[in-house]
Amino acid sequence: MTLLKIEALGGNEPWPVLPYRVESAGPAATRRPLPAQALCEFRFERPGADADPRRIAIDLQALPGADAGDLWLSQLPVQSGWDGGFGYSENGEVLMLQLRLEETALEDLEEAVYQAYLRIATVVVARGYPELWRVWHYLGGINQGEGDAERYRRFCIGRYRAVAAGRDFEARLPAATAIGTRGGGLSMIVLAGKRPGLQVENPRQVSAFRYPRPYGLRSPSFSRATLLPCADGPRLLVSGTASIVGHATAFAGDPAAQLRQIAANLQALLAHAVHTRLPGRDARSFAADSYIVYLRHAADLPLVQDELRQLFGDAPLRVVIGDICRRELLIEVEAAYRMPVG
Ligand code: 3EB
Repeated sequence: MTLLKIEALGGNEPWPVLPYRVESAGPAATRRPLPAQALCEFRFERPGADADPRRIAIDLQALPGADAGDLWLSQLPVQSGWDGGFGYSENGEVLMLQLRLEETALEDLEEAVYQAYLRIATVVVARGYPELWRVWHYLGGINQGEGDAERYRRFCIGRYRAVAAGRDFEARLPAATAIGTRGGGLSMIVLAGKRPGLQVENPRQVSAFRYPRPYGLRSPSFSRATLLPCADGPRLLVSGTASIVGHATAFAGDPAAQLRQIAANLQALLAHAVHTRLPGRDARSFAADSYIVYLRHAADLPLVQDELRQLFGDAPLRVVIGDICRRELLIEVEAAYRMPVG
């Protein structure tokens, strides 16, 4: 009964099982060639010399104690390669893309991001995976520049120009993460599929694509989460979630209070996902597959460490040191959840 309802909401074609699973990639020292069934390996470390298009390396410091990376293993045969500057990897159901723009290519940041998003749109369509489910952006010096000249705001202008051209674009925005790195340049990673994911917004937060003018000339073009109504149970891919209530930053200067607000925002999001997309289900049956916690200052870790465990239990959790797109935000959490078949 519930499955039928999910299928009706997800389109006419029933969804297959999610065609990959995510495992710990192990410590960097054990690096060896990726297995044939690897869709990608997603690590927080300096990029190595390996030209395997499935290796995604983001130059952010991951705190010791957790693995620095994930290995995405495909249940279907994987094809990968380089195509016009993109690393791609696909298995007939999903496509991972990565694109790296060095700082020299970002002189006109708005234009560079605009062009990058247009190229992404072309590649996902050409390869047969036209639906963006989730996008990660790692941008050097994300908070550099004042007011509307801040790099994050300029990034948002370029992204908006590219996506706003599409009809009904606000209903089709992917979940996203946008985090600052110490080095320069921009890394973009895209997870795309053949079927549209179901957008979920957060009733506690103004949709990012409706943030008012004070936060920048153009609003950030992303959704709070993407729900995938897979045959082996729904998956919820949750965007980077910060201590934002309405559109305002809550608890500026207090990372522990921001973390508690984030946990409350995530709970509200899960409840809303059930309410809008999974009628008859219970939000408590969502289980976390993983969390990534982005912390602006490594020195704040002692202030949040105990609460991380209390709030997120023993789900795989990784703390990564990175900048968040508003200067007053000290911490942000992205997550992936699953629910059993109804
Ligand atoms: C926020 O809620 C916090 O611009 O792609 C989180 C996730 C944030 C994604 C993005 C920004 C982005 O506004 C910042």
